[in-house]
Amino acid sequence: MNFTDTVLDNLDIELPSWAFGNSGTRFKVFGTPGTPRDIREKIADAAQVHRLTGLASTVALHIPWDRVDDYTSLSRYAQDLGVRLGTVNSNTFQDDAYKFGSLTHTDKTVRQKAIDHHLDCIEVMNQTGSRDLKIWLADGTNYPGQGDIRARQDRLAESLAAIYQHIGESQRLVLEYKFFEPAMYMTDVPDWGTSYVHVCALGERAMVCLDTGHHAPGTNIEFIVAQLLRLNRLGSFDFNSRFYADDDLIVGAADPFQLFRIMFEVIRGGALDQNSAVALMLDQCHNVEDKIPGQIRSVLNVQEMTARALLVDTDALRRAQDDGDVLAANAVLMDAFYTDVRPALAGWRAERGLPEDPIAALRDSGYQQRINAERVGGTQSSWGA
Ligand code: PSV
Ligand code: MN
Repeated sequence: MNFTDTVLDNLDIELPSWAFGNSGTRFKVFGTPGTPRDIREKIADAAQVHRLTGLASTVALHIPWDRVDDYTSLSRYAQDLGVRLGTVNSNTFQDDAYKFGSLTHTDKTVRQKAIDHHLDCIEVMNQTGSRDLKIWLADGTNYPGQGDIRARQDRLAESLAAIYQHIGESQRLVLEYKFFEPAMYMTDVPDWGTSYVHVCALGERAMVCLDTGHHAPGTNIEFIVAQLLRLNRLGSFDFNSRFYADDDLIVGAADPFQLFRIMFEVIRGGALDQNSAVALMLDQCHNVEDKIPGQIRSVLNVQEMTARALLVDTDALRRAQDDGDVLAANAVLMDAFYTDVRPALAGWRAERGLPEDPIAALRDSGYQQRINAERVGGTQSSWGA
């Protein structure tokens, strides 16, 4: 097995700044030694992941959690550590004003506040050189009758258009969907179809963001991937995995086979080709496991399932499909899925001057002990700060 294939070299997975802060559930957020106190420390940790894996050259920001006075200097800081600033995530879910919605709110002043927040995010992007503004909305209702479903869609369309007007020529707006939570009866962007309808109405630089954790159990996510790629509207992924709800666990941990099937469609649809504009991002939290190795494990999982998907004998697959040979076609996929690519990927890393075992290399580097000793005092970053 030889992965000199350039497709594997094109794999680059954006890390979310918030994965390095403390997180938890509504029951408890556990603090851990060495947790970053600010965005610079988060970027430093993300840079370790890239240094050891060669797989994660960009870091996504969340505004206002990662707000700084000088974004040009933040970009330079990131570059000095070997990474770049990526997607800017907006936040309209933590302000009292948004209790009944943000871009969909009945009150024009609240909608304008939410629009203005996105214009601030675009200004951050102008300074960091980021391409993507990612919008995930907590908007929705808890009870039938609470809101006018259709009027909310109309207001959403109008608000998104006001934001899109300010998206620059080399920038994009990506609209994420989620079928529930925090709203329980109805969310305003619940599915890929709704996101697709809105982004198509906006223009060519508006795309859909697919978060793997945002579907009902049993949803065929690879079908959505294939369809959105076919329609040229898949802007980005938020990778994570789930057992029950929006668990935000390590991608590929709950269901590696699902990740394999998704990566097969990603490759099939050209999203890992040289100049592909599809962004692969993690959207995860590490509640009980160590965060830096958790991120390393995540990008390695994506790489492993990508490598397995690249092993699919596509000629044999097509022949079996054309012949109506159901079991042979299925066997072609399963042969690839059951292949252990880990030794070959260790070789891939060695050829590139990377450690064969990135998690062991992190442990041996003493980085965690150093930040545990250095990062004393201040307030640890947490979900929401
Ligand atoms: C909330 O569900 C969420 O996880 C969305 O997936 C966003 O991408 C993320 O938070 C960051 O705002
Ligand atoms: Mn997400």
